[in-house]
Amino acid sequence: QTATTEDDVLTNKDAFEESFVKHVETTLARNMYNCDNLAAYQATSNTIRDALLIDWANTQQKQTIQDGKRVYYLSLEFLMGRAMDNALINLKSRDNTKKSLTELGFNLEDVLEQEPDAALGNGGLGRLAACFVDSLSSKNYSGWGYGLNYQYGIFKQKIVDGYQIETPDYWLKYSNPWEIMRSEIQIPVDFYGYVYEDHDPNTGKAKKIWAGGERVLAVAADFPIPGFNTDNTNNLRLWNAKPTEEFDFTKFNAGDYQQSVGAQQRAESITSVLYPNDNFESGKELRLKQQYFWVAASLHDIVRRFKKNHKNNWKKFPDQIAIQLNDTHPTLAIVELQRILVDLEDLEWNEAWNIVTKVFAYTNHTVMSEALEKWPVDLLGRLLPRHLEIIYDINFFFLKEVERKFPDDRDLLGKVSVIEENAPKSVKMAFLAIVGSHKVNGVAELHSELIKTTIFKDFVKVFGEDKFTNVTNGITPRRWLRQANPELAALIAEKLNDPNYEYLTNLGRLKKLEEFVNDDEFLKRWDIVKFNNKVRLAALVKETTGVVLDPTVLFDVQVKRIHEYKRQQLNIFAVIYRYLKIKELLSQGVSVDEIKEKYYIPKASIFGGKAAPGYYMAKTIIHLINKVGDIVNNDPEIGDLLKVVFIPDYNVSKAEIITPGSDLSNHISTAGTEASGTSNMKFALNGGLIIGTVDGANVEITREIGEENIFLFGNLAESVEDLRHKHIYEGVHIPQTLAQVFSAIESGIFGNPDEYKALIDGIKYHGDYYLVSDDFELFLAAHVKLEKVFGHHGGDASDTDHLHKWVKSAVLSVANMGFFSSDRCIDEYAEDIWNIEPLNQ
Ligand code: 26Y
Repeated sequence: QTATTEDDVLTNKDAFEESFVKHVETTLARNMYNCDNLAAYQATSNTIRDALLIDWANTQQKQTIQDGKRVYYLSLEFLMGRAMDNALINLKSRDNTKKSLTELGFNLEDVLEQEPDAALGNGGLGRLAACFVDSLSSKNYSGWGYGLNYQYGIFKQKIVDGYQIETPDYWLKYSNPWEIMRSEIQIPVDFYGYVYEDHDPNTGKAKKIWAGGERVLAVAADFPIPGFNTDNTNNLRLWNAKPTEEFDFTKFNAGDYQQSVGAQQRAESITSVLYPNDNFESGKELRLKQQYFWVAASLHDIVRRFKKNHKNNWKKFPDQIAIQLNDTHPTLAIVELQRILVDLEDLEWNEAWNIVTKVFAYTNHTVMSEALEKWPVDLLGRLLPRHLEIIYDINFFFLKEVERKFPDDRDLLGKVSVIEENAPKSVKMAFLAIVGSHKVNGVAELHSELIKTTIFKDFVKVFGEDKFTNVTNGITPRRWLRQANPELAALIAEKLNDPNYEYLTNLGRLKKLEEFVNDDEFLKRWDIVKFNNKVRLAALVKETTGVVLDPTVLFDVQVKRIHEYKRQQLNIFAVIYRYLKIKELLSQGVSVDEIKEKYYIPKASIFGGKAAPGYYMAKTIIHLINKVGDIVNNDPEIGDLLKVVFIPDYNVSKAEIITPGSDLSNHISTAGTEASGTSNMKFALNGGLIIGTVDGANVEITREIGEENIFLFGNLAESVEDLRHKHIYEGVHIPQTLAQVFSAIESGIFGNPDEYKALIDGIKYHGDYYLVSDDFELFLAAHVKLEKVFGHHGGDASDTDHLHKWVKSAVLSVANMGFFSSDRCIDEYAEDIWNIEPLNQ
């Protein structure tokens, strides 16, 4: 058999091997005798890529011919993780590749490990964008992502002496086979300069001209996004900043060659690094430059493509194009499109604005004030003088309209103004995004209600309820079930009688699993899968921390960005409390077996997550977790009763191992602070149970899976304001249990207590903003309850009690998680916000 089409490499061993060898010898200029795992990864990915590019070209051609509406998803973050396994799964080529590689003397799993994560995001928001592009392709939509091709993704985290150390993530050390450089697509982007008025020579009308002072080129890099079970392959276009060829001759002639070259080189700094802040705004000029660079390049690309087919028929623009703003980071796109239409294409202001507001929609991901972007007008006016004028005009016309509608409400104007008058005078990007969009959505029901009643309530009054909507987040089951948990995915496929895994694009079919909840054989198999995944997780823990975990104990996991509102501190305080109690029991002569039987089941607390480099409190929490681990894990009396580990450098590929290996995961944010959460969905889909607060998507997860299958605790969002108020006026009440924990920390058993002073004082004396004191004992009580359900024989398939309670709950959870597929989520956006339909295949 010989290879006839590029597609053969996906399904035919000979074709694969032929292409593999060709890539080793030509692309890599090596030979088969010195081909290591890295070279094997490169040759394999190039082989798969060749096939992918065919689908991609066909898709783009088909989409162009059909000339339907397309959505553009603008996100400053795409937390993609690795591409190869996902491509193999979506292209149905995993078996063939595995077999072929084995014949060539390689092991697929080892080869996959060679790929660096594309870690171009911080956390939830970036990973959501990655799940969305997967769903857009898998559900046959025409949808592109636009972002930045950072040379350095989120930093790599090392733990040294219990402290977080950040090191750069230079992920492009070897060429990236998944990226197609489009050197011919170069878009000039201007900054600085000044604005002057001129007259149109034809009409005599006054016209604003922006003479930019600094020019940078945006060069496209394309990443094909394969869909599952479809040829539809969308595009993710990430921009690189490059210097223009123009040279500053005045400087050159003045003899300052070095400086002239230096300025050119600085152009590249725009896309050099991802800002490592999650839910925290820092107001840096370079960040604003990144934002404008990216939206300007993307919009000019979109407009250019539109004009190719539709010339200047601007009325058609909103029928052809929808643009979704992933948080406020791309809000300048609204201003840029207005500028293009008015200044460059000569449309009347109102006609242009009408088009703009039909095209854009805005997703909000947070209610916390420290994460809401505000740009000082001086900074904005210096970097983008014309844009600042347009923002003022947008605000002026908007306020005029508000005044007309609500002539008696003088206060309202001040409340909804896009400009904050306080020093420093600044532009409120969320307000601008609302004014320039036709829809605004939150990411879970509770969150979408909260934005309507708190931060955006005045806009509900102005625009009416209908502009504000909810689209509950979702996750892609291709990566987060099939790829991360192949054993569970296979067991489910078998029970659903679905050898082609069609349930992965019809996740509601999981419901059928309910039929098997009373089948002991099935429950045992399910439990063995979980056990195997715990073994895999224990191996990762051993490799990264040196700590050996017993896979039969309860694996109690909290992995996510470290943030006070996510309350890793609540979790570690409870772990400390548990340690103190165990020590007390041991000192009273209670035996280890008796402790396990009557008091505390054996468990391992597993943490992971990055702190923003400048976030002192988050770094303190990381340090405390590590120090507690040092003490507990090395306490000879404790044994397997308790282990505490911090897995360094939590990222997407580690999440793929950690998620399936958890029995219990923590989603314990202060009520009303976590917009949605998406890892809660990942854990529940992988047969882990949740301990959580009534916050974000936990609410809807509970509704779907049943409250008997989740461990909820804590004060509700509606009480938070009163409690905070009470803390300030009556002082914080620290319960006895928590006081013991604080005393232990202050005694110095976890190292110098000064290091934890800010953390503890924040609770005791500075108002306990995140309500740790209020929820601590409720958290402990939830643990007592859930540990009874788990029993002390997790993973021992002969423990029928564990099977009939815990494992049954896990199955019922998975059976009812279909709603949380990002496919459902994308369908809702398509129908309610973008007004697009899937393509005919
Ligand atoms: C202003 C800027 C520095 C900034 C950068 C990153 C602001 C916010 C962020 C990231 C926010 C984020 O990741 N939010 C999370 O979005 C998820 C997807 O909707 C939610 O599930 C999660 O609750 C929310 O915290």
